[in-house]
Amino acid sequence: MEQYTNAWLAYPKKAKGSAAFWDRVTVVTNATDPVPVLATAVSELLCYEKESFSATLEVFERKLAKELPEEASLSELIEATEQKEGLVLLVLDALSKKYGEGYRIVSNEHVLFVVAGCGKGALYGSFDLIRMDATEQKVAGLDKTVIPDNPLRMLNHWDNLDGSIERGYSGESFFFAKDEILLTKRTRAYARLCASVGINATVINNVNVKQAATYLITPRYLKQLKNMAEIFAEYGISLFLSLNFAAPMELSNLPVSDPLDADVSAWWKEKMEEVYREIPELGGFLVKADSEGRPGPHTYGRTQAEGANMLAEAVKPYGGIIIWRCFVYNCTQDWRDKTTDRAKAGYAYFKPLDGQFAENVVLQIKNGPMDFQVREPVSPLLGGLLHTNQMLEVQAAQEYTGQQRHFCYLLPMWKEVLAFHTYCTKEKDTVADLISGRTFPQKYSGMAAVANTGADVNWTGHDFAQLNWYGFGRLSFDMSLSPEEIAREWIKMTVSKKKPVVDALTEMALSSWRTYENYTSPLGIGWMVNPNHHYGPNVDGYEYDRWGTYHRADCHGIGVDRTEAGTGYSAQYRDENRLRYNDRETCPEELLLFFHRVNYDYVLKSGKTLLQHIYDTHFEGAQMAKEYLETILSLKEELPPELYARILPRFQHQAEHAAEWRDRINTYFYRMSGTEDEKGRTIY
Ligand code: GCW
Repeated sequence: MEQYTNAWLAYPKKAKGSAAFWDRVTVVTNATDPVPVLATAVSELLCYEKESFSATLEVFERKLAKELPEEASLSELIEATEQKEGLVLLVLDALSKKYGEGYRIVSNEHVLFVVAGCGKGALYGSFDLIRMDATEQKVAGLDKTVIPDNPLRMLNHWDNLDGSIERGYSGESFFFAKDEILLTKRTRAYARLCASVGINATVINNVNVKQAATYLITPRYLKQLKNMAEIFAEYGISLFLSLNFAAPMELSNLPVSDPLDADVSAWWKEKMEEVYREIPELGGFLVKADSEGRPGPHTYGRTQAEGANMLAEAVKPYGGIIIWRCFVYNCTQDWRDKTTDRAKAGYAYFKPLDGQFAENVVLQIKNGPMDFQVREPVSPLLGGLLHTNQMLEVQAAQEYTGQQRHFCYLLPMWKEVLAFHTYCTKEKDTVADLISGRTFPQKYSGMAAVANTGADVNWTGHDFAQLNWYGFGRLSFDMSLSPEEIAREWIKMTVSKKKPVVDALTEMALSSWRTYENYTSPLGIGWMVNPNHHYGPNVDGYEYDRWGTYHRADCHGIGVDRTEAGTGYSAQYRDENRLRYNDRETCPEELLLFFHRVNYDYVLKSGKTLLQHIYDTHFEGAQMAKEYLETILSLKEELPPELYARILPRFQHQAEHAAEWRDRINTYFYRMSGTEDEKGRTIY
């Protein structure tokens, strides 16, 4: 618990003789009161200077000597601040409209300005500067402005108060243990790591709010939460909590939690007054309602909007928001019933409510219609809703993508999701446009990731899984970044700056998602995992269960007909996508089995039959996993020894486990179809 690395913020000493980065920093404002977060920006610069160069940065404070135009040139900045040397953090209220939480970095050989409209902007600019220097980019002669694409850049932790983490693969929680809140050095270390990549909000407890977690909004926990909120606030991070919709019944003796019941809404108003009196900086609440056994408005015949709006009204006086999840579906299906399609549920519940949500409600939508499988189409709610605040939910925790024992860099997947054209408007119709408020203005919007952290020394179980945390922050801040740029940055900051190492690991990272897909479930069909813990191959693991996750393989073929001739799911998309998905010739091949039922001898664009494709990809995927292990072994001398010792067993396991996946899947289809592999490889 107390042992942890600083991950990408561990600054190795720079070689003796390196020119000190800067020897002075001048903070220039026109504010009379201290600017929130600005002191953190300064302390981060000091820390970098000290750890990298063993030097102490001198800090000066000044008021602006002269008015400045918004688009000041470097010489105007120099003149107005009377600074021609060193580092200058210039934070002016008047610029807050222009920069929001963003910043401008402008420099010559002698002076470098971080210009911002608030302390958060100065902090993000400072971290950018540190990142540039740490990754050996030139910082002189720059003029760049970076404004975050998404207003909300949020982590969702599924941590329970007993210290366990639902779908956690990195040890216990560092927020909770034995029903108590933990405030340790690690709390701050976590906040720093988040802030360094632009994350500005975090939900610390699991969306499945039960037992002690229901009491987080009672005096038993408020003081400690307040302390935590203050630490987070220093780093520009808003604390959020997950709520139990049935709290009025569990925490008091109200007989119902019906959102339209006057006593219930009065209870929530009073409760929120109590909570916000103690923690005014609380950002708001995340709610999983009517999902997988959690209580919600449906119990009382009320809509999701009625449920969300009732809570929204209670937090409104304090500027709070309600983030309402769209993961609502029937989890007690009969596998024989082919008309009910779980993929249709989210859209079916929420699309009719578009426009009915209060302005401080944001709907949080999982990237796909099912549940974080290695490959899914983009949820049709994205592009379906045009009058509702919305954010995208992705899962950094690798529940279905190798549980942080396999290396699977998810940025290429997320980037594809963001680039998806929904055709909801003529232009600005991608998921990235929608969730950033470019398609239509939204009061709140952005991205959330289910976090992959825990109390392990390296935070994420697999050191390389840090990339998904780091990358989520970077991408949600700047959606134009490529997965490659992000991987290179993280590798240079965390592992090695040597080009051959960076190249080899970047290549591995970029291929890792496809590799994982290749040796697991084919062409978008998903699942095929062991029930409950979701690890390891089990083709029929969920086939006859109640969760609505069927592949429907038989001796002729596999796949689910979700076209308009089948379950009708494809009709939830706008025409361009609907038509593309309906026709198996135009359906993107990687989603073929999600949308179509196909015989094993169906010929794919590659000229291979479906069956041969399954065999080949599984042999290729397992082979790649073996090659990853060889690469890691070959880099032994180049990698930090502790990191090497931690990752080696994981790559060994991945290579073995990928072979098991290959064999289990191939054998299943070989037995089912009775057709030999054209290449005569061993299939059991
Ligand atoms: O995929 C499922 C997970 C559950 C999770 C749920 C959700 C927190 O298996 O563990 O519950 O998704 O997203 O709510």
